Amino acid sequence: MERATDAMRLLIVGCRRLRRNMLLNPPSSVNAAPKRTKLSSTMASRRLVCGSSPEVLERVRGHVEVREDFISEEEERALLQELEPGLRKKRYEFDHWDDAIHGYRETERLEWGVACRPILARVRGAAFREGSALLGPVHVLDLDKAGYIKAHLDSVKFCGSTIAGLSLLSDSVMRLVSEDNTKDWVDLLLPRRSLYILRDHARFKFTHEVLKDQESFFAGGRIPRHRRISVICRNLPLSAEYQLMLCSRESRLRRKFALTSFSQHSLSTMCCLLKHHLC
Ligand SMILES: O=C(O)CCC(=O)C(=O)O
Repeated sequence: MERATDAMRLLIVGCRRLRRNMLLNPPSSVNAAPKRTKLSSTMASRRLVCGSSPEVLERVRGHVEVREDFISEEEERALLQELEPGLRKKRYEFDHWDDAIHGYRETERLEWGVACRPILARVRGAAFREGSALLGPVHVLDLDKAGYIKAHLDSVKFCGSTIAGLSLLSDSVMRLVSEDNTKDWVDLLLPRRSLYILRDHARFKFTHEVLKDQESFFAGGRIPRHRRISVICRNLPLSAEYQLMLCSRESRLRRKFALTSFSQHSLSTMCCLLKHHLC
């Protein structure tokens, strides 16, 4: 399970739709370190969310969340201890001009050691309703200090409504930009060891990106971006189409992939479904 499978890659690529026009011609308010004039948020005790206007903050209320110190230093160490050996065997990828991510290596992990299992359970408990259909494998994304995630929009077709990510090793800034009006932006400060949750509108109506070190500012303050590892849990898409397909194919898939529970089904199964039945 150390190697990110082709299936995971397929899913991840499927989940990302780069906003090409934005990348080619970014709005000045987004590209340069923006003037942080209208800042407010009551979403957390320390200000971890700021935006271009009170209205845009209102639009994402309930759809974005950052929980500072979600894990302890000891828990961060346990996660790193489990992830580092596998990650170290991979090289950072820098040269895919079309990729949504620059300077990264990644893996997926279905089975976790005893020290990490309760952490993942807590993440899932915080982000997803009980009984939600979750993607079994957890996605682990290791961004080099020079790496960054470009603005992209998650696809409703391939991605569930919610993504929950732990940030290890470094603080960072995640920027959301409205699809309707690129002047509307929301920045999330993701402190090391925090958990962020993006839901619904924040995923599908706003692009999101993780800023490169040189552009990493929050509310006018510099946030140095070091190497950052994110540990990301997702739920499954529940479109009507998907549900329909799920009902009709479940028993065959159970047999084919020897699955015990659909909510535990492997990523490759899901990719297989997406590839053959939805695309
Ligand atoms: O590394 C992260 O926390 C963000 C990942 C991301 O943008 C995505 O999976 O769509």
